[in-house]
Order: sequence, then C-alpha cells, then structure tokens
Amino acid sequence: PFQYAPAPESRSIVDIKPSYGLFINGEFVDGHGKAFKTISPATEEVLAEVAEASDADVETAVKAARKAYDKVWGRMPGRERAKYLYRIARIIQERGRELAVLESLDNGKPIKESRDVDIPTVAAHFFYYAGWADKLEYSGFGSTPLGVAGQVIPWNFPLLMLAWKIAPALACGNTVVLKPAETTPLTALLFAEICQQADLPPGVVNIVTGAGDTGRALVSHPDVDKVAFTGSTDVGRAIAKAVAGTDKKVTLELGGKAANIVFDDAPIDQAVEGIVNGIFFNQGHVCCAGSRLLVQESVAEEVLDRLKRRMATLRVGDPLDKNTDIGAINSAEQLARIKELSDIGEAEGAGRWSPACDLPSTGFWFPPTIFTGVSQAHRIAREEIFGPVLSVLTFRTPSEAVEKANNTPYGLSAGVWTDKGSRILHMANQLRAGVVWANTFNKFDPTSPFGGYKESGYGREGGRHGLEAYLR
Ligand code: TXE
Repeated sequence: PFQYAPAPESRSIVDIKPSYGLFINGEFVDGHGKAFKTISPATEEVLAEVAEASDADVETAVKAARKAYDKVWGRMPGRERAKYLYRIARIIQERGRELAVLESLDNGKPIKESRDVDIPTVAAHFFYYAGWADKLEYSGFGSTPLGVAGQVIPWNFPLLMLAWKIAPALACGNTVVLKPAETTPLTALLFAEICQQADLPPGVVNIVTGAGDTGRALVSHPDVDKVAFTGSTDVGRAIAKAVAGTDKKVTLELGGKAANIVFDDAPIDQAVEGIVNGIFFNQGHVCCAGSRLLVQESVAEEVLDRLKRRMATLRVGDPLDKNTDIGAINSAEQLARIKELSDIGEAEGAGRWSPACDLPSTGFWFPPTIFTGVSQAHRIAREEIFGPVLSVLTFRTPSEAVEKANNTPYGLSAGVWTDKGSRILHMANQLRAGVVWANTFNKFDPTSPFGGYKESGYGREGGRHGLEAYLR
C-alpha cells in the first residue's frame, strides 16, 4: 500500500545550488541558450535551474576537448590516466550517499536502488576501466585513441550511463563532451565537480546540458570523432542519419522489449522474484526490462497467482524512503506515454490488473501493472512502454517460446528460468538478444559487454569489448 512521507533528513546531505552553468575546460561557465528547470518527479518541486548549451557553447566545449586531447590526455601514458580514473572512482565511493540522494531526487528512483545498485556500479566501472588504461595493447583493438567523443545519454540511469560512456573513453585516451538528459542533469554536474576535485586536466571532460538541440549540435559537430548514444530508437536513427557519410565512429544503445521466459521446471519463487525485478526495477525505465513475461501454459496460473500476491507487497512512494520499491515516473511526458499504451492494451482486449495502490495527486506515479491474455498482435506486446507494466503471454513448447521471444524488432536482452542446464544453453543460442540471463535478471557488471541486436542498436559497452568503441 502507498505511504507518502515527507522527504527524510538525508536530503540535507546534498547541496543543490539554485542554478548551474555548463562545465567546459575545467570550470563552470554561463550558457548562451535558454536556461531550463529540473524538477523532482516525486513532488514537482523545482530543484535547480540549468543552463542550456547553444551551438556556440557546444563549439567551445568541443574545442576545449580537442585541445586537451592534443596537448595533454592523448599523449599521457596509460598508467598516468589510470591514476585519475582510480581517483575519480574513489571520490565516487566517498561521496556515494550524496550522489545517491541527488540521483533519487532528480530521477525519482528509490534510494535503495541508487544507493545499492547505481552508485556502486558507477564506481565499479571507473575502477574496471582504470585497470585497462595501461594494458590497451592487450585489448585486441589496438591502443590508439580516436580523439574527441560526443556522448548523449538518457534519464533512466543518469550517472550509470555517464560512467558507461566516460570511463572507457578516458581510459583509452579520448576526451569527452557529454550531454545528460534534460530531466536529469544534476548528477552529471556533480560529477563535473568530482573531476575538479580529482584534478583532472581541464577539457578532458566537458558537460553540456540541454535538450535535443544541444544533442544534435554535439553529434553532428565535425570535430567530434566518436558518437556514443543511449536513448530512443527514433533518436538513434536520426543520429545514424546525421553522421552518415562522415568518418565518425558510432555506437547506439536503443530500446528493448525483452522476454522473460519461465519454463514449467523453473524454481517458481525465484522466477517470481526475477519477474518482479525484471519489470519493476527502476519503475520499468530500463532498456533491458523484462517487459514481456512468456510463461509455460502448465504453470501460468500458479505463476500469475504468486506474482499478484508479490506485487501487492510492493511499496510505491517517496524515492528517499529506504523502504520504497517503486519510485516516481521520471517525467509528465513519460507518464503520459505509459498511460496511453496501457489504455491501448485495455482497449485491445487484454486484462489489466494492479494491486490496490493509493497514488498522490502531485508528482508522477503509476502503479505496478500486469496485462494478461496478451497476444502478439497487441501493441503492448510489441512496443516499448518503459514503465512498470508487464505484458503476459503463454507458450507450450520451447520452440514456441523462442519464436515468440524473437518476434520483436528489438533484441537487447532476455531471461530464461529453468532447472535444465542444457535448455539454458539451447535458449541462449536461439534467442536473438545481446544479453541472455539465466535464472536471474537485470544483473550488470562492468566486466561484461552489453548491447543489442536489430533495432536495439549496435556496438557493445562494458568489458573488454567496450574498449573497441574508443580505439582506432
Ligand atoms: O528519449 P530520447 P526520451 C525510450 C523509451 C522512452 C522513449 C522516449 O521508450 O519512452 O525512448 O524517451 C537526446 N540528437 N528510451 O524522449 O529523446 C535527449 O536530450 C541528439 C529508451 O527521453 O531518445 C536525451 O539526452 N540527441 C532508452 C537523449 O537524447 C538527442 C532510454 C535521450 O532522449 C536528440 C531513454 C537529437 N536529435 C528512452 N533528440 C534506453 N535505451 O535506455 C533527443 N536527444
């Protein structure tokens, strides 16, 4: 049941300034675009005003990055670069609570996730890639950096996406201009302060805040050698077109519609936890979310029964309350998208169910929801909802499960729940998805590559493979 409490004391550990500039060449400077506000999606309270980078500001940032690359970072021995990355990783750990609270305020995600998943994984990425910086000749991809990387990231894991982009880029000797999403700029700006604290040479990391126009200016800038994007498939396509015919190297990490496949021999309690984690983690704002449950017919009733009982115990509410399981939806626009697709699911005849859940009138909220009786023709079986909404389909045989799981334009991830090791291997080979989890879901590790098939994009981030995107 929903319980709303005022933000606990821990909020006082972050010092949010009334306004923020852009971070260019090691310092905060004014932007020349129209400043915008970032709000807490749980309360709609304005957290801060943030500068918008104009085309000219993007130009200044790219120049700073180029100069830092030519004069300092691109020439620095790997072992020296590693020292900076280790230092950044340690400061992230030291300031972990502050970063977690700020992330939860700006994004709406539960503090137990930002504190126990996002921030530790961010630090782990910097530690991991720091270790590569002086060993690039063993990467298999050469050891020559590309130059200036232009990176555009989304709002669902603001600091983690920043880490996925910045840590390998810097380890390989590139410099960076990064644009955070317009609804979640604050932890990227705190990261800029951490770069100052770590004495990172000016221009190695530049943060330009703004929306799509700023992103467009960045990825199409002629002096950007490498474009890395995570976000919607539509924008990914637009970026691929914008850079076509240039020599820019591009990686795109786009949407998903993952199947979480439960066989009748699966440990059911464990599978139910995996289903819940797969779709309700981070409000379902996860590109690899297990948003389609494929359950074998013979156990479907039992699984759904247990799933509903488990869903009734989920607490929706204040992101800063450490007992919260599901926080706020990141923005009014995203909430509208989730509502629209859910209404379409109902209109198309699927059965909609949510536990009793009292949601407040301010802020953006959506209850954990499942749709049963979903067929492959339904839009909720095909389109990314990017919210706490699960579409349930059934299957009889393993080959039917494979056929249904692969029947999507996406191919980012999938999950398989079974007691049979041979079935896990068989499924992993048949599923057209970049990641296949077995008897678990939504596990991330810096040592392990991540990326898509088909419309989920191309290129890999994480692990040794993640270095390829940043080396010539
Ligand atoms: O994404 P956008 P939105 C999916 C999810 C969601 C939908 C829309 O289904 O409902 O996309 O979300 C910047 N050139 N995902 O609108 O617009 C933008 O400022 C360069 C899946 O928020 O793709 C932001 O920084 N950049 C996903 C970033 O792109 C541009 C995560 C992502 O925003 C740009 C997010 C342009 N023309 C949404 N236009 C995932 N794969 O995890 C916008 N941007």
